Amino acid sequence: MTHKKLDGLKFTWWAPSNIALVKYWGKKEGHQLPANPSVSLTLNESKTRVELNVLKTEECSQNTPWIDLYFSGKKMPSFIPKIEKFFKHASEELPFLNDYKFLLKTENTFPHSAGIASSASSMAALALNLVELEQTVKGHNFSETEFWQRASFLARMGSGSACRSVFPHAASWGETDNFGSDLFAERVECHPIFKSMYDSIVVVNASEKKVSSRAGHGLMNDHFYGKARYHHALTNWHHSIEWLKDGSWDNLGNLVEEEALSLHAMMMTSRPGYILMEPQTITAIHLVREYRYRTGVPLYFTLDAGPNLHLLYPEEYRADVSKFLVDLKDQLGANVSIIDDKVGTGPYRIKEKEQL
Ligand code: 2P0
Repeated sequence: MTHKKLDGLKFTWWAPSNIALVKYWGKKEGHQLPANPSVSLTLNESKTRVELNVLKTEECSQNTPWIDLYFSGKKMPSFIPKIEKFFKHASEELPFLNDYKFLLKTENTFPHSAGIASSASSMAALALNLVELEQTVKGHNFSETEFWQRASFLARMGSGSACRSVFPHAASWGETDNFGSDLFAERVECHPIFKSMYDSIVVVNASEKKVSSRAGHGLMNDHFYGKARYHHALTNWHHSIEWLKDGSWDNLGNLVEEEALSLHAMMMTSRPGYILMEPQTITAIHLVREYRYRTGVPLYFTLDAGPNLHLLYPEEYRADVSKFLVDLKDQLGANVSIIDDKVGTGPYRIKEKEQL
């Protein structure tokens, strides 16, 4: 151990989840490299706090695990393998991780498996803590740009979509002919209409998914429509960057719905194929479109890899949409809940004196 001693250090970051407008679905060879570029909006309320404690060497026996984890105050061994896998990859970049043991304390502001990407928020928060540790080891701070890029790079190793969660408002990840990298995401310039956009998340089923995203990505290898999908996503990426900039929400909203259904079409037509949408998902899609056609309110849906809907709309329609959401809930049934979120400004650090 030749580096500065990290014993007893503690960092805490909150990081939000994000919702993809253009979807990442399928990987290139390598570790967590996207087969196509994606674009997302950063959420505000749906976020994860990760406190990273470097254990003091004298506190660790041989039996102390490399990673120990508490989620909402309870030991959560089922979360550890994914984090250990992440640390293993991250330690190729940050070899000092092998010299210590770590205790993580985490909590979400939203129910686990509510259709909100908790791997995105948790891996982003964890990555930010690791960048702080790296700065301590190196004995100097990264520049502002380097810091966020490094956090995004490390977050990607934990979960692809997490690399987009470290930026305010909107982010893009993936190499294109004129922008971006597969290794980390970047902030995307966007019109003010998107900075205050709402996302009401309609939770029709909060149970664990039948097919994990990791497995879903894998099924894109040798997918009959794989090449066409990646070409389609790249075209949509170009449009989305342009429309994010100029504020063309109707154009972008239609594209976002097309992306959501394309994602699920890929799942349905993979081998084996599978369906994550539920009857209530389809009912909600019809109701959203019928409402939009009838009223002109620019309310558009998107889907993550699950049955729950994200309903996106500009702030000025908040009152109208709130009334629609009450009706929607009535029609979908008592087991449906709605989580109100909006676009946010990205992660933040909790200073030592403010820690719980
Ligand atoms: C996305 N999703 O762009 C897409 C759309 C879900 C649907 O990225 O294997 O948890 O950890 O890189 O990021 C979910 O997959 O997968 C996802 P890994 P991840 O947000």
